[in-house]
Amino acid sequence: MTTPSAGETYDFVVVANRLPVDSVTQPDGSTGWRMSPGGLVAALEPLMKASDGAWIGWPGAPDVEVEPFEHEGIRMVPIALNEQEIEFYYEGFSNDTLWPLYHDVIAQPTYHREWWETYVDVNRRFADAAARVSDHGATVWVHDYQLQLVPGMLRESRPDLTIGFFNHIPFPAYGIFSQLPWRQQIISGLLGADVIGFQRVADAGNFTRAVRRLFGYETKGSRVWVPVGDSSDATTGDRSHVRGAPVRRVIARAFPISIDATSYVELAKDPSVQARAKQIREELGNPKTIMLGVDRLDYTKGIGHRLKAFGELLAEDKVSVEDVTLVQVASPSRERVASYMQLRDEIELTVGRINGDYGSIGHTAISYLHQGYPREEMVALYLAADVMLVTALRDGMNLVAKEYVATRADLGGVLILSEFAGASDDLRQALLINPHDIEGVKDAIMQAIGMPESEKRRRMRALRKRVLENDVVKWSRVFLEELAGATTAHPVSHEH
Ligand code: GDG
Repeated sequence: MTTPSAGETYDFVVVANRLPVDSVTQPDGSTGWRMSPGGLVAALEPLMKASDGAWIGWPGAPDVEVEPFEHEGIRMVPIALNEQEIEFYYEGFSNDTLWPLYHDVIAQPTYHREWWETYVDVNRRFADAAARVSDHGATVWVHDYQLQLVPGMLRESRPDLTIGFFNHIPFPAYGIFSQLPWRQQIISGLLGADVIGFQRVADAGNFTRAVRRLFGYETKGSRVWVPVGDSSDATTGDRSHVRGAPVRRVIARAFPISIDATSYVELAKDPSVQARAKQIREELGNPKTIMLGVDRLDYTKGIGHRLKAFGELLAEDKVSVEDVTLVQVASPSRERVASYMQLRDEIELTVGRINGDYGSIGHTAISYLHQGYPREEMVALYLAADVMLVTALRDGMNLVAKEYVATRADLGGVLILSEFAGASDDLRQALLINPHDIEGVKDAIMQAIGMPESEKRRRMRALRKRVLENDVVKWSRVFLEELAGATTAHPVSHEH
């Protein structure tokens, strides 16, 4: 670990809520950092290493005040958050206001002015850090709903920068978005970027509609013309910008994210992972069909809907616990947010009821695991699963669906996929379901269980082609190419 010298600047800067490292305490009591692997790191790592790159983010624990450092070839610029900031900015405004609002108010969003004020302060801290470490003319890529004000703040302090933003979660229809008391500030924060990326075409459309409704700016397809130096801004909401005045062009369009497909393909080939998959089957009592759900324990994922469908199939004797078992990994998430505590109680009550009503001494209906697992174990589970259940009520993309498909080089397994997950735009050969239609989910489960091998193979082959041809490296390349193009076309003109 080396320390970059103070005042160093970089020509490619990623800004995300979290740094891609976790703090770890060694057996001797000393502390260090461990890479927390995820799709975003996999996509950006080569770029960060090739260019002179830095990553700005929160280290994940309160009051961690550390100087910028280098870890596995990436320069990390930590942003400290105190307990109250974590509560108001992260758990509050990000995860109890924006998250439910952007997921179509599946849970009731909470609006607190103190949370908003802290969100502004923390976004300012991230923006200031980005302004400080960015070289003249650098490219800055800001990620996700926690940091929507950063592009606007940066545009103001550093107009020389090229700024990209990617929203990992859905962007809601205007009728829902307009609930937000700070809707104008959010839109003008985002419009500070040159390119605003969304998961789905529909999300980008919702965004440009919000721009028109709130500011009256001209939009055409993915292009938005933002008046420069005009008074119609977030604070006044004044729509009276003058035609012919200087404008800046912003691109808002879909860039569906994907996974680091090769690493999943490789893991699935690993003999120890394959042996573990066999062992899982045996430990479950060699049922004819293993169904699998893998989700953060989140109310957007539709876990309750899938349990209901399975419970009814058991009640109606359409399936039996001897033949069919469901493994549900529900990894712990946002455990201090009240709606998540309530969800956990509901899910665990339902699992207990179904297991109590239909299980036998030798066979459990649902193996419920409220734990996080290493990636090898996740891949072994994917390999062991005959049916993968993705029943999200709303989901930006859903990477689990893509991971499952990538691992199934054997062309076995059936993916049941909610049409409300962004992944369904691409993965059309899955069994697509509306998770609210419980009869429809039950039918899809029965169809998956009885599906002829030839049909499974045909569907899986087509699904794998999509995922392997469109991995996360391609995603970041396409985004950054659009961003580079947007700046060359750049910025201010009098015509559009
Ligand atoms: C957000 C958006 C969008 C889960 N449990 C364990 C574990 N996981 C991994 C999965 C997958 C990731 O976490 C979850 O990604 P998803 O895409 O399914 O969902 P979110 O966490 O809600 O992600 C989503 C995504 O951002 C990217 O833009 O697709 O729509 O909501 O990779 O495998 N991994 C390990 N142990 C676990 O227990 N190792």
